Amino acid sequence: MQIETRKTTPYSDQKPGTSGLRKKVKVFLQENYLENFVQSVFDTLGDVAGKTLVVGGDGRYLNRQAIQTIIKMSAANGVGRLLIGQGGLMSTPAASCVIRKYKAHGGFVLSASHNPGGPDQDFGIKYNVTNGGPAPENFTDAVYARSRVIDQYKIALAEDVDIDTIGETRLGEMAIQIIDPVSDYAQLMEHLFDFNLIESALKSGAITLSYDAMHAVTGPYAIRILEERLGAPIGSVVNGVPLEDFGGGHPDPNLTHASELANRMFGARAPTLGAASDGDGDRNMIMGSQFFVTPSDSLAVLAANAHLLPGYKEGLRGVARSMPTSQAVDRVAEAMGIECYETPTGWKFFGNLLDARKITLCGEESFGTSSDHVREKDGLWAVLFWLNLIAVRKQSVAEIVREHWRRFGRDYYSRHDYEGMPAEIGAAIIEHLRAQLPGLSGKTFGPYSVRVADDFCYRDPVDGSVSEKQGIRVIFENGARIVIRLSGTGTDGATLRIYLERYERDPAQHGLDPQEALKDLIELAESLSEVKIRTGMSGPTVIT
Ligand code: VG1
Ligand code: CO
Repeated sequence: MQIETRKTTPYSDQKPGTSGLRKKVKVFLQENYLENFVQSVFDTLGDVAGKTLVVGGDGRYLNRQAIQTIIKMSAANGVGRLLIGQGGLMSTPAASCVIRKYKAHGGFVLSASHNPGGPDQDFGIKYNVTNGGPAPENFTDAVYARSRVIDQYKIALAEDVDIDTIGETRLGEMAIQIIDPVSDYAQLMEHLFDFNLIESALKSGAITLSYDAMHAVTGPYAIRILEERLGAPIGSVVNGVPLEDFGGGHPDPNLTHASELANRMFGARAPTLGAASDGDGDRNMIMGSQFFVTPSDSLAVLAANAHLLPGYKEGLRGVARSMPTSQAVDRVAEAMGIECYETPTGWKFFGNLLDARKITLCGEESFGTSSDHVREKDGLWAVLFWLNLIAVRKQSVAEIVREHWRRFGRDYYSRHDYEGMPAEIGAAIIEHLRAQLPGLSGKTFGPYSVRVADDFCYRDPVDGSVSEKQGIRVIFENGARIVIRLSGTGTDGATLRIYLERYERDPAQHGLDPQEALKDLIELAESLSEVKIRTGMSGPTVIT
């Protein structure tokens, strides 16, 4: 095998965001753009001689091409073995599972997650470390620093490798193993949940299901697990064939982008459970018949009920949520006498807590929940959790959630996204908010008195690392909150996210529309941020 060392010039914009490097496909197609980033990862990793790496992606446009580049660069950089999902496919949680199971050194996950795909859309790449989780900030910072000075990369001169046939081949010294992307993951799920119980509920029709894979990576996983293994009728999985452009859709499981599922669940003869996942399979939306479960509530319900499921019958060690996620899970943790940690947005911050066995479950308001079984959020896991829970409790989704509210109270919650504003305006809004922080403490707005106003700073309780400026928080005396931050995953200008939350103990008040219940806070957030005046936008582009 001939190895070539090629000269390159650095790009200045390869800073990984909330979850890896995400850019327009056009950006990735610039000369050596992908190569520079991949080599920067190898240079940061140091010696990978003889080590195993996992490679897989969500199947979007550029996935297969990027994998060929990674194969040739891995061989040139001395990697011992690659485990690659057949067809280049592997969901993000499955990649995490495979890294852990085969004790790989790490892996490349090719995905821009919930962002659209295709020649004019987005692509992404991230590196996951030995625990199966996203690389922590000190690693991604080092990769970024390297990418700014990189002047050469190494690549094997070789033909493209067949990634569609299961089995083992070699490229020079490196072994290449094409694996079934589903089976290891499916086995893990079988350990965590009561598959027999779910199977009999699905086969008898006691539970009906509609799962929308949104033409993204979870199609093959859902068909294999839900239909073939658990016996859900054929057709329970819709949009189950992964497409490079996700069928032109936006593979983001929320009421706006998964409207096909939402309409079915709010329609006549809706199934017991409705669910959808995103491009790379780490997100989940959960719905019941005529009912939408807010992700923050889903996390709280899972925490309160985990002990009913085989994989969690010992109970939970602790839980964690990202800072903007509602405090619903905090109330469960308090009642159970376990710790609840609050981390910055992004799954990488849960890794240390999971590895140190401080937590068992964690989640984010952005349709992400998971547990210590992997080090990524896990969409299909959440769906199986809910299926198992419904089968055990023999209640509808709505009944389970309403009962939860009666016990713990309801945290009305909503996120308003203002997408695609010019980056300077986004930055100016945050600066303007920061400037107001010192004056906000103690101020009163109608029924809301400010208890704390700050820019969230996280000190990791395991390794002591500090992450500053993780979002503006305005916390009121009654526990209500407004959180405002800029997205770190978008590829078009800036996206401002406004998170709103208010607690309601009184069960007689649990039936309100969240937008109505949060009206005062929505207005206050808009006036503090001046988002409408500064952008000229008349309202949010997406409400979840
Ligand atoms: C968003 C979500 C965050 C999530 C991240 C990656 O980040 O808010 O909670 O971890 O996406 O999810 P941001 O910086 O745009 O708010 V995924 O499924 O895109 O890997
Ligand atoms: Co995702």
